[in-house]
Amino acid sequence: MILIGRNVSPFVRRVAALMRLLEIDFEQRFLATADSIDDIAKFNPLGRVPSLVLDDDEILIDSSAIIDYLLETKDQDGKFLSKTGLARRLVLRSVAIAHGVMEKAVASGYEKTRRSPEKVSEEWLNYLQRQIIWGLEELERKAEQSNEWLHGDTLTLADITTICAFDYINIRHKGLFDPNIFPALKGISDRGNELSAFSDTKPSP
Ligand SMILES: N[C@@H](CCC(=O)N[C@@H](CS)C(=O)NCC(=O)O)C(=O)O
Repeated sequence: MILIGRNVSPFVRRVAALMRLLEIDFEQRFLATADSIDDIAKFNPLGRVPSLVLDDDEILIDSSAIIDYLLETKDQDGKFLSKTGLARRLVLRSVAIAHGVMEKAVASGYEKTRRSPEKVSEEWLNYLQRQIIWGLEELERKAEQSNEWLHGDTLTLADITTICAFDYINIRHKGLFDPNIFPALKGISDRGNELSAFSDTKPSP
């Protein structure tokens, strides 16, 4: 399989981390949307990452659809996401919040880097940043109530997505907040980054 995109994208990194945790052999093409849009568009007509090229050349796009495939085919016991029931719904709720935090953080990055300075809306940026903080506050409450990981003592897709969102903001949006104001999330990120699935995919500052 070939994963398209760089791990600086939190969406790409959550796929890369899950593939490592599932012990899947894969190649990664580190293409950046900023300078390789034509190459990226060969895999996704919208010119977005991640895409995953399967061994029979089928191409999957969007991290959620890729993860759905990986879990269906390689996580039959539901280790990272229960197959049914309340446990599944609760993990998916945390995943949706962490994925939303990623979307808002990426959007705020684009507002600052892809628009001419006089068109940047401080009001819109503040709104996006408030949404990021609301999402992290909710995940922090969840982490405080739980044991080692967000949903008990085993790492799930909720932790994978949260670690990638939290690290992305700390690396690419330094100064948005002091990570120590989210001690429980920082603990989960630190614990996750002791695993090679996260340390090997962590983008450099
Ligand atoms: N919903 C998508 C979001 C992917 C996404 O926004 N990727 C960014 C990179 S971090 C991208 O490709 N941006 C280029 C664009 O949207 O034009 C997913 O979960 O995979």
